Amino acid sequence: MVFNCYTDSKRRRKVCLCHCCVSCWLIKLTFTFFFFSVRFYPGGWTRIGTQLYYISTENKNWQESRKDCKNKGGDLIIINSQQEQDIILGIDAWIGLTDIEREGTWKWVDGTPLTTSYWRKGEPNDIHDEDCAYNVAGTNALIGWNDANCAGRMFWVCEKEA
Ligand SMILES: [Ca+2]
Ligand SMILES: [Ca+2]
Ligand SMILES: [Ca+2]
Repeated sequence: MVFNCYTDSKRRRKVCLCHCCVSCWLIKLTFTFFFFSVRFYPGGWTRIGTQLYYISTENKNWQESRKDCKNKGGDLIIINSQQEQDIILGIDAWIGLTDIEREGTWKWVDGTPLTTSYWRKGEPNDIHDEDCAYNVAGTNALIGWNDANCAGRMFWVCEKEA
């Protein structure tokens, strides 16, 4: 940092301004990236915090989507926080949530039961034998999910540990 000082004649006091040099900006930039912890990885993965996320560029059914995630070393996304729900806010995409084992009992792909949920109003309704959950693109992260028939094709989001 470089300090440029001059005397303010009106206020009769010394004023110092800090000018950021190149190394200073690099420190700022590194800090910003570290603070938000967003980094891009090969294979289309993006790191946010401790996790890596992959958003597909094609459509598949739920099982095929899950298979793709597993082939990539992860699984369909498990929403553990609103921050993770915010990641998928704007996309229609399968998530790792299903009630295929027992109707009405929703479980994440790692076997954990659903505790905090972001269902849309009136969902899950199982209206067309719907056992797989997907996020509906929207602007409110708190009302995002719908249950749909697992054979439907749409984008998906994978997650794995960084
Ligand atoms: Ca997660
Ligand atoms: Ca169901
Ligand atoms: Ca539904």
